[in-house]
Amino acid sequence: MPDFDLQDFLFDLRGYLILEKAIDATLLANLNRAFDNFPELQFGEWWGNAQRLDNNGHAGLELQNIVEAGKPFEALIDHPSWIDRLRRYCGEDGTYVGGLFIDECFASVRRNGGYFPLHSGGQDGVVRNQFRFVNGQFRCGQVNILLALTDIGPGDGGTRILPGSHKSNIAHPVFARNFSERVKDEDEVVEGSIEVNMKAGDALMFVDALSHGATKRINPGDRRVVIFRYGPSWGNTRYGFKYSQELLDRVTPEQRKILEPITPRHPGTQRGLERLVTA
Ligand SMILES: O=C(O)CCC(=O)C(=O)O
Repeated sequence: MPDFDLQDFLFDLRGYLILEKAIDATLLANLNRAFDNFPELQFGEWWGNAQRLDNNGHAGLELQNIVEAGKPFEALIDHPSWIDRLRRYCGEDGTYVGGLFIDECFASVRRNGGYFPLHSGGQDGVVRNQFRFVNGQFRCGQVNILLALTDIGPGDGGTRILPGSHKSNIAHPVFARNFSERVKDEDEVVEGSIEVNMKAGDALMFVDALSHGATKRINPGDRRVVIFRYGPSWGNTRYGFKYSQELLDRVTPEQRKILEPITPRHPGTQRGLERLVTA
């Protein structure tokens, strides 16, 4: 059995961790500057290799494939505050398919009135986002980093989670109503859930099987977060984004292995031989 620390214990028990001061002030300022410079975009509109694809109609602006939007976002791919833990939690560490990939990555700006209904939970048994611990090792399907770029306190529309629900066998009664009805309910009360408050620069790490959503923002101004969802090397991106060759060529070899864990192998070419592991 490997050594585990307190954070491992809490992640197993509750399904989430708060990483305080996960990024430094310079990166935080650079990310916020990048947000300041986002243009006005319509739903579905591309901006370079990022695309506005808001979820569910109440979430606010969601700019997908944000890793293509410049250096500050590239720094998040394998940020030291989370990457080693992610490899252990959802990177099939120590096996023939060891390694991570990014399932989806997006910038989110939520304003007054925006919210996100609670969804997910262990009771769904979804393989892609599952929580698993097998023979002394974490083997989760998807673990997320939700990085706060603004302080998120009461009224700011904090992420809502149901601690321990990654292991639920029974659906919370709130899920008895279907999502299309619930999505209209901006003040849904979920017994047992908590709102996560964070300082700008903190990150929430959680297994996607944990029930999660966000309370309604009632304060003025922006709630800014970046969400990177990670999974094992053999997965595929949620919305089918393909990275630009410029990005793949620009990032470090370690970052490229996360963006493109499996080298595309075209007939007659030799690419990828260097990465072949014989076992
Ligand atoms: O915006 C949030 O705080 C939560 C987002 C969420 O629930 C999701 O993207 O699945």
